This record gives sequence, structure tokens and C-alpha cells, in this order.
Amino acid sequence: MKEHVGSLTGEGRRFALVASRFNELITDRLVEGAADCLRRHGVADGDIHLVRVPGAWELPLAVRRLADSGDFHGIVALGCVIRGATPHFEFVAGEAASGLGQVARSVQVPVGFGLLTTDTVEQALERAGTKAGNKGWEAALSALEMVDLLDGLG
Ligand code: INI
Repeated sequence: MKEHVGSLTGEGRRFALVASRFNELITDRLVEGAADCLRRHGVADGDIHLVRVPGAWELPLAVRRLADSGDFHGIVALGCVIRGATPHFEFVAGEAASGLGQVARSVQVPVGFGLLTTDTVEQALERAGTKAGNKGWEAALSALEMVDLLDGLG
């Protein structure tokens, strides 16, 4: 059996991080994690572009524009939606996640999913570089692997 697996090599590859400013305390940590992951795997600092959008709702559109530009080998979407007292959370979180899913399935560029949807700020902090790791780091690692996998699949 011939197995195809992407390796984690970032040399010569360009990545865009798309991060929302809403809940910036958290999303800044996700950006740091994602950038750290890419650099540790050989992506040059000048090949990492950070694009800011207002909130998670705006992530899918910016990701699509960047994917369509053809300028990037991989994209990582980073955001944080925290449950409030109203149903607003469900709409923003649901539409942002399904919008990113739609974009990820319809473009030829791997899109890492680094959108946190949590009940509390504490849960978000735990996933942004404290006791539950850093979802930005994990999303960047998956994007790296997928870029190399797709390269190999032709
Ligand atoms: N955007 C977020 O990224 N996180 C949230 O928790 C959030 N909440 O709770 O409202 C949020 N709302 C803003 C939204 O993403 C849009 O930017 C806004 O509605 C303007 O289009």
C-alpha cells in the first residue's frame, strides 16, 4: 500500500493568518500561537501575513478573498466567539463556522480552522495558550500538513 502523508515543511511557503479583533485578548494569543508554529516549521517571517477583520462573522469573506488571490499556499482563520446572555452567540458562531466550512470546501487552498466557540472567557483562555494548548498553533499545524499533502497529490 502506498501511503500519502503531508510533512510539516514550511520552507518557501506563504501563509495568511486571518484574525478577528473581537475578543482580541484571546485572538492575539491565537495569532501568536499560529505564527510560532509556522516559524518553527521553517516558514520565513516575511512569508506570514496577518489580516485583521472586525469579528468572526467577517472571517469567511476575508479567507475567500485571500484564497482567490492565489498569493498564499495556506490560510489560517482565527477567531473567538464567547456565549453571552442572548441567542446572538448562536448566530455569530454558527454562521462563522459554517461560512468557513463552505469556503474551505470550495477553494484550492488549505484553510486551518482556529475559531474558538466557548461558554466563558476562561474556557477561551485555556485554549489560547494555557492549559488546553493553543488552537491557533494546532490550526496552523494542520494547514502546514495539508499544504504539503496537496502538493504531493498533484
Ligand atoms: N464577534 C466575535 O468574533 N466574537 C463574538 O463573541 C461576537 N459576539 O459575541 O457578538 C462577535 N460579534 C461581532 C460579529 O462577528 C461582527 O463583527 C459584527 O456583527 C459586525 O458584522
